[in-house]
Amino acid sequence: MSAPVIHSSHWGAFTAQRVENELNIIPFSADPDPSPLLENFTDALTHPARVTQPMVRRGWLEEGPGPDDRRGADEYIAISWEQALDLAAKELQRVAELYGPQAVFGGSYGWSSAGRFHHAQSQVHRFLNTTIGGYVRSVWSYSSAAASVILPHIVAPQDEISRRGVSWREIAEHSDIILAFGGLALKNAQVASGGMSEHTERGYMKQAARRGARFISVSPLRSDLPDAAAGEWLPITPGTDAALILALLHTLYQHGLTDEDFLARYCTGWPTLVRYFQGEADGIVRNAAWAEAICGIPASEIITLAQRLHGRRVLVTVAHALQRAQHGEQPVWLGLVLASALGQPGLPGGGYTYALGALGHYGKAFNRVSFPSLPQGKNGVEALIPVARIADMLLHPGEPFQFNGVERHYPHIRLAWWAGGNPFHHHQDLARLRRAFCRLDTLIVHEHSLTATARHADLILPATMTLEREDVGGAPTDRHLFAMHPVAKPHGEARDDFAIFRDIAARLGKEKAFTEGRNVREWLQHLYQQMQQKLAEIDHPVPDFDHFWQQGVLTLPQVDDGGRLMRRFRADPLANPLPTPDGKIQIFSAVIDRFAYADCPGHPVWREPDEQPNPLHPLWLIANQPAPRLHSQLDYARYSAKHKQQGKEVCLMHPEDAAAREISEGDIVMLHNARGALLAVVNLSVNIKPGVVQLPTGAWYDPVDPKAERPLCRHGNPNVLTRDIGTSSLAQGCSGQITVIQAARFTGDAGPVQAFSPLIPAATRE
Ligand SMILES: Nc1nc2c(c(=O)[nH]1)N[C@H]1C(S)=C(S)[C@@H](COP(=O)(O)OP(=O)(O)OC[C@H]3O[C@@H](n4cnc5c(=O)[nH]c(N)nc54)[C@H](O)[C@@H]3O)O[C@H]1N2
Ligand SMILES: Nc1nc2c(c(=O)[nH]1)N[C@H]1C(S)=C(S)[C@@H](COP(=O)(O)OP(=O)(O)OC[C@H]3O[C@@H](n4cnc5c(=O)[nH]c(N)nc54)[C@H](O)[C@@H]3O)O[C@H]1N2
Ligand SMILES: [Mo]
Repeated sequence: MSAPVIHSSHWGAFTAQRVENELNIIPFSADPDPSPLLENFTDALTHPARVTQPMVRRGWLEEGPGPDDRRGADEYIAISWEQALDLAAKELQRVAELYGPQAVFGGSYGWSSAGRFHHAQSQVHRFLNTTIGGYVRSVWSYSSAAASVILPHIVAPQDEISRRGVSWREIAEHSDIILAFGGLALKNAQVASGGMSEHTERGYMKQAARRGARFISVSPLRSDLPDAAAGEWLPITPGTDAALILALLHTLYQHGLTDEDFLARYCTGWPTLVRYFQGEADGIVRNAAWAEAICGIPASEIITLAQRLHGRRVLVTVAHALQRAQHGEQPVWLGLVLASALGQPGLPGGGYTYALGALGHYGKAFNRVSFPSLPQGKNGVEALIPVARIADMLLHPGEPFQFNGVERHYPHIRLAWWAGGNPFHHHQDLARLRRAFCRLDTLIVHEHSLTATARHADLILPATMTLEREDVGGAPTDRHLFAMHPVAKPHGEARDDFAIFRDIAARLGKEKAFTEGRNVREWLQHLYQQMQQKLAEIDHPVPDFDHFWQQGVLTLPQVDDGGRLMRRFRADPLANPLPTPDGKIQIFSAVIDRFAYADCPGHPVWREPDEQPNPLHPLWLIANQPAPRLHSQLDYARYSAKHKQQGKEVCLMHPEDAAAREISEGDIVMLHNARGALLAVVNLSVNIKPGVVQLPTGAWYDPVDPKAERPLCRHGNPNVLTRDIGTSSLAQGCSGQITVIQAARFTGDAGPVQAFSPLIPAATRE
């Protein structure tokens, strides 16, 4: 038994103690509502799905770098670290010399693990900047690309609206109605990138509900609103919130319930939108009856809801999920317009906040000084892609694409380097993604576990888990800073991402540039001292590093200025304008209008997604965030495994939809569409809207035939089904949240799930 040490993760801080191959985990004592996800650490360390040694793909080793259709279906050969590092360095040098850093993709999207220094994506960026002068990057996130692009045009940067928007404390004290499009699932709020030592959402919801605040969740799933909120469920057809909000606006307007003073003083373009929802140009009146036919909510309920909103302190929030779909920009925009039409922005507990509860960061206080991140150096490459356009880039080098008003061209990538992300988790249309990765000369992946992405790599480099190294854990919205002490030795031959990059940099003659002469402990001290210095400047002395390291936790001073931007704007819009072209909320945006995008015009609109339920694929699939894990992380571990049935992911279906297909509770079902198919175990529930099936993301991709045009994943990864298109020409965001499918009972034999099996090398290279 090892001595207990303190540690931190994206889903909470804890004390860990090693008992043989398992960990005892005790949640951080100050956490009022610790996350059950912590259980995933108990049996992860030595699981057979860990990567134990460097490996090279046979085809790549024998035939050299180049496009290769065998990726995802090839054998591996075990090699020594010396060989692996030599191969990686030689290949990076080859590509940089022949094609330059603009042929290297270093976007490396992914959540990685908590810990400021070892944050894998930062390590990749720093490594490529300091060794070859840069890389092609990706911008924005799978989480929130559509909102991140549109919010600065229409109101303010996303962080200002989500992280520094209306706070939970304010909601508990002031809101009358919290109208949540996409709900406020507590399963989501338990996670925050960098760490989250105090889970307070449940407490705030209870407090608000006790005071009489009403939570209304508009969502296809009842479970998106937790019991703590004691609220109401308004079931809606996926992808149709924009139509519902237009009808709410129309109803408010018809009944004279809009706050015309607010709209005139603080907003631009309301008359344009009025003309649109009244159908002046096209004769389509966007009223409650019109919306009923689209979103499945009876017109009478839409009208009642509009009337209830009037005259109350209303907070409107729109979940990330809604904008992870074609035309995802629209509900984000319309949520803001609805709050404005009610005259609420800038009032305590009222107005608009984007994605409240989607992450533990939102609606919280801020550290006055945060722990610095690893400096990434200077990227000399101009080329970039919107993050979710990775397959488009690899399949269409040189071709033009639109993005936020600019025409750009996809670069021709030869080498992609990934650490801390799992594209075969996060990307859509996995068969297409495989074809795209097959175009590369080389794919290098650092992983601690044998994800599908690792199994497509040419070089797999085994990385440590945070539990096996030292780091500092913290997030700008978490007042606790943690000394993350190692609890175990690295598994097998795993090395820290930093050490891997250091040794490759050394082979390229760039070790000093990459490390600045510091080892890990010296980097932690160096970064800590920068924070200490800044804290001293605001008269908040903290102990020196050694003392912090020993005591394990440090409490940082915070400011609670949530909602400040809107409060000041409301108080005096001329003195405190918003960062928009005319300083007002943009109900019409002249800038977006000038881009002349048919799929995202100058005012918000309802656009029907071009993939709709049809006779072949009559059901909507919701592929949302998984409750028992973070994305695909530790999918093999105990807490995640407990939530599978017959070793497969579980999908939820309405009993009517099941009966129509002779499907019963606990059956294995095949969900399929034109792109692929998957197997999952079905559970039946009346808490899902009929016509909708829900299957969370994160089951590791396990194709029966990896090279199939339409692969069958026997484990239940919904991204074999989702469509790989941008949200619109404006944001080009991920649109993987919803797609259309058919479901059928499966009685065949697809063999056992192999996703977590160890990768047995075919040979060892001498
Ligand atoms: N269909 C559909 N798809 C979606 C979504 C959806 O709603 N629907 N949601 C999207 C969203 S919001 C997101 S954010 C993405 C998430 O996509 P990702 O962030 O790519 O998912 P993770 O599973 O967190 O991947 C992190 C990987 O890093 C590895 N890792 C952890 N720590 C380390 C480390 O220290 N070093 C190295 N080298 N590796 C490490 C983990 O083992 C894991 O494989 O998925 C997106 N995909
Ligand atoms: N446990 C856990 N928590 C997480 C994560 C995780 O992987 N696991 N991931 C984190 C990350 S990176 C992110 S970005 C956030 C994501 O935050 P979100 O994207 O908001 O989370 P989701 O669970 O994908 O979606 C929330 C709910 O929206 C509903 N929904 C889907 N489509 C529609 C629609 O068209 N209209 C309406 N009204 N509702 C719809 C679904 O029922 C779904 O449950 O979650 C974070 N929290
Ligand atoms: Mo995300």
